[in-house]
Amino acid sequence: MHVACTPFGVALLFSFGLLSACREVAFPPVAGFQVHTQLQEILTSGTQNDESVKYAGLQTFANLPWVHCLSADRDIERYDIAFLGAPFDTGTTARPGARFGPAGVRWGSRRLAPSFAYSAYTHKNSFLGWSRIIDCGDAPLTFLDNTVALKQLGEAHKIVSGRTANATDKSSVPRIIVFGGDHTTTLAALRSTVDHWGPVSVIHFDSHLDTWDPEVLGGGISHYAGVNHGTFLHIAHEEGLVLNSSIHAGIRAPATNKKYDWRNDRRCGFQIVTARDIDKIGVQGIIDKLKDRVGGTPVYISVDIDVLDPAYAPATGTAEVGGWTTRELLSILDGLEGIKIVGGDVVEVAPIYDNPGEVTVLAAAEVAHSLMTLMVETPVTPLRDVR
Ligand SMILES: [Mn+2]
Repeated sequence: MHVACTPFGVALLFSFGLLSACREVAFPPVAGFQVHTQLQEILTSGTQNDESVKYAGLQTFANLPWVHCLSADRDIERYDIAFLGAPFDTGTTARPGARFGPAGVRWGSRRLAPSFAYSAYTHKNSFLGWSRIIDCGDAPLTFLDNTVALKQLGEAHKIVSGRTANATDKSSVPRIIVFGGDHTTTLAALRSTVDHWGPVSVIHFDSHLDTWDPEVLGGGISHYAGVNHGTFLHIAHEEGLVLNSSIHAGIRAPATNKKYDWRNDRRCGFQIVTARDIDKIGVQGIIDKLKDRVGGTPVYISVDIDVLDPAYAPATGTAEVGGWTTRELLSILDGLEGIKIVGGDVVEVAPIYDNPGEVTVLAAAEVAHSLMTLMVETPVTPLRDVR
């Protein structure tokens, strides 16, 4: 209490004609009643996070509930869409750091919450639709052996997608959105989607081809070295995981030679939309190209955050200037509504290179939100029923 409001102070102020200066001020300056009810709500609701204070508490994607998807227990909470982290970056050819990507994307998503997510464009809230959406945390991956790490990730995919979904009238198989991790992690995801949906068309947002022949990228030193973040789509093609109706979007990085890389890319089943195509055909033109290419096939959407210009996403391993803006990318992704997306990822986020405004992780979180919305909009029936 301020000295002026003590009995002695009041007498002193009164004698100087200054009594009006004495107010009843609560300290700390928050009404006790509000604090009490808010605390009570958090304590009694049993939730980990208070959604009105979205930056507090343990961070899941968009403040979603965490479920121990990798538990040995068969009888856990059911879900339809699961976020899964793949903290792995020992398949990179340039700057490492994407092993911290999953934590970065979750941190970038902290402003999102199911209770505050009605789109300004569609007025829909994809968190509150038919699907139960949860965060599984990260797959435990070794940083010492890439072969073992990819096997561990494959096993995690098998467990997470092998459970019976919640809304079985829509689809019996849950779908997964991965936070990379470097782009090698997509190989494990494609090995998993083939089990449930067969080979997929890949819509690959990236500044690089990533279909490089392991003999070209990796130098043919060893089979082990040939499996990396620039060759995984070549390997996925060899393993029969990818349909010949796949397409890249946002390509602008150079190839290692005049013809071979481009020819090899076509052989792997891909067409190319370059970054500068947007100047000629616009956002809608790009959406039309991507949709025409994949048609009614099952689709995996992989978003390497380096598809964005480094002005919008500096925090990545292999940045290439001259890319798309965050708004352009989000408009293109949202424009893909209606395609049969069976899996997706946002990869190559290396938070250590982000700027103080956290532009990269904010963009990556919104990309994941868009992928999730596409999944909610279009349920996809698996080849086989796992029930
Ligand atoms: Mn890539």
